[in-house]
Amino acid sequence: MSYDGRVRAVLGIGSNLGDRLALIREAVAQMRAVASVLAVSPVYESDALGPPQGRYLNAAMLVDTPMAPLALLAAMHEVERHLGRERRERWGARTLDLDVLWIEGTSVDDAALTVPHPALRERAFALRPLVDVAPLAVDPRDGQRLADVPRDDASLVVFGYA
Ligand code: A4P
Ligand code: MG
Repeated sequence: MSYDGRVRAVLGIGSNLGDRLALIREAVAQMRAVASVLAVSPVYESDALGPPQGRYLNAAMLVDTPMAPLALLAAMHEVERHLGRERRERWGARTLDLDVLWIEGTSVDDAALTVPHPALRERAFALRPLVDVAPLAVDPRDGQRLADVPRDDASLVVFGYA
């Protein structure tokens, strides 16, 4: 958490069902009601990781909020619910998935929340948009700059803008 008690965080957005770009835009709009959205990345398309399913769109937004991390997660779940996400199989297709990818200066190890997101470093579809909106972000656990983590940008194509 930053010195002023506010939380700066990068949230990942994913969608592979329905009108994916409209859902991502709507998720950003709804998050603006609960946090200051400082930046939004381009929207990238990539093959699904996990069980066979449609291609995903992913983006990230940098937010600034007075909410504690678990309150922020609860607000994100509320947006997912509004936008019709059905929780079925793990890693399965979803209209909208919101993840906390990174929080400035803080790691979280809670039963309900792990930050940085455990798979962040292995997933170009999360890492690339994070670096777009927070190019100087470092991993709070080891100080590594996330822009320097190798990633497979060739797996991504720019699909549009939120
Ligand atoms: N949770 C713990 N840490 C976090 C965090 N940092 N951010 C808990 C958000 N949630 C976190 O999540 C299950 C529980 O994780 C939550 O209740 C929360 O308390 P979920 O969103 O209900 O389940 P999920 O998303 O199906 O599972 P999981 O393991 O989070 O899946 P992922 O890692 O999100 O992967 N391929 C492409 N190309 N693009 C994608 O975006 N996404 C997935 C889903 C698979 N393949 C993909 C993509
Ligand atoms: Mg998730």
